[in-house]
Amino acid sequence: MSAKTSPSATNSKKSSKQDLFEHPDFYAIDDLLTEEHKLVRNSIRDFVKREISPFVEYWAQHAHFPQEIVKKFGDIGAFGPTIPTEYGGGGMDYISYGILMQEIERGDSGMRSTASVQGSLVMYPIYKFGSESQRKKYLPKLASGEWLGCFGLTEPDHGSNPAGMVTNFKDAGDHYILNGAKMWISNAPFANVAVVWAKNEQGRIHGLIVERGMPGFSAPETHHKWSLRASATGELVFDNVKVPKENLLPGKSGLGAPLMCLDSARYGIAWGAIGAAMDCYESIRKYAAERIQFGKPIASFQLVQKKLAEMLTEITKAQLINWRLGTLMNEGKATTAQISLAKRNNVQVALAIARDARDMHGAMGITGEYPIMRHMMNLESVITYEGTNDIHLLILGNEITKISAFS
Ligand code: TGC
Ligand code: FAD
Repeated sequence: MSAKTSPSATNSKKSSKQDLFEHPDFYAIDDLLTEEHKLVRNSIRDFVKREISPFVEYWAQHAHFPQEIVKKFGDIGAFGPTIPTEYGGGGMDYISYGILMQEIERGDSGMRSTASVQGSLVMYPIYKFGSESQRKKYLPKLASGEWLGCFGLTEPDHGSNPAGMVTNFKDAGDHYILNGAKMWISNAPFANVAVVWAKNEQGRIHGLIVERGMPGFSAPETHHKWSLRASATGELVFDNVKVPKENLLPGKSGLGAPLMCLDSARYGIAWGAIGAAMDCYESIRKYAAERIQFGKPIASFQLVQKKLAEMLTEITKAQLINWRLGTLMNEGKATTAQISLAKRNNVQVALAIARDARDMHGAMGITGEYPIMRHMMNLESVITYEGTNDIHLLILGNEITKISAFS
């Protein structure tokens, strides 16, 4: 069979059948997915279309966190997809996890934040570093969405450098006394449980499970954000909080413990950000075909075509990174630096696409008629949290040179 007639050669008919432009998949990554992956993708895509997209503009405009979404996420299996089923998790692989994050973030980055914090930053450390009784007590409730969790690492004076944290706990016999404050904590104002990173008297970092209602613990909301407005962000304040000794995560201490959680969450963000980029791309592709200026659709102008072509190129490259990284995650071979490359590249690309799509929608791009400005403002947080763009650059620099820029 010649290259021209081979089914593996270019096939434009197949591309159009695949609904290429609705869900850009230019390199047919779909063909690499299993039936289970496709099932996950289709059910979460329907869920987002039904439960998030029709309402999220209102939530964001009104800075409203829809608490009812937590139970709905639990019902659809969005929390802890890689956690074993015996603890209520999904028992799925990392590609399924990535697909979930991608599809939720097509709806909204703040909604993805809710899901990825719960799964990667709350359930994951309890599963990975928790005792069997901690796993049994917390994981099923978190998986089902009965409880919401948050992850407290960042402090007012220690963001990129969490090793400098001052939040601390002291041994007081049958319990610990926790003091300090965390800032910029997703889910905090509504969380039933917080995984908090604090130093013991020897200066060693440990994870503690702190529950809403413990005397001295409060979680005030952070207001007036221009970004992630449908996600609740807050502080965690600890004023001589009595934490039972059984709430210490026994399995791992040191900064490596929270950084391991971040590996998992950053991987999810790499997929999620491309979901937001895909939504921006789909919106501007349609708008450019319909918007007439100078008697022609703006899609006919070369500058517009260049931008569309570049968007599709960057989305495709990022999708390939995600797929390959997902297979490495499944094999337990992905490194922190590989995850940093994906998080940094994909969020940067998504933000650039959102900014271009905003411009190409003209004045309409600043309104809530289109999802663009919301995605763009959301991505301004995504490029900062879970390690800023430059922190990931320096993690890569360290990998290349074996010289840390941080010490
Ligand atoms: P460094 O000296 O490199 O490492 C300290 C110790 O940790 C070990 N380690 C790891 N262990 C396991 N997994 C990893 N990925 C690890 N990375 C490092 C390392 O071996 C070392 O162990 P030991 O035994 O020698 O002590 O640490 P450093 O202080 O130089 O810092 C490195 C740096 C700057 C890269 C790190 O601090 C960093 O990543 N900073 C960024 C902070 C960050 O990402 N914060 C995120 C907060 S959570 C959040 O934003 C949630 S938003 C969620 C949402 O809403 O979706
Ligand atoms: P800084 O560390 O002060 O950085 C400021 C600037 O300096 C950045 O541009 C940074 O790249 C640069 N910089 C810092 N150090 C270096 C260096 N060594 N070399 C070069 N440049 C450097 N944290 C949590 O623990 N849990 C959460 O759930 C959570 N959710 C968040 C939700 C939102 C909406 C936001 C915005 C943040 C959230 N964060 C959370 C905090 C987030 O992880 C931090 O904002 C982030 O790690 C950066 O810290 P910082 O804001 O203190 O910035």
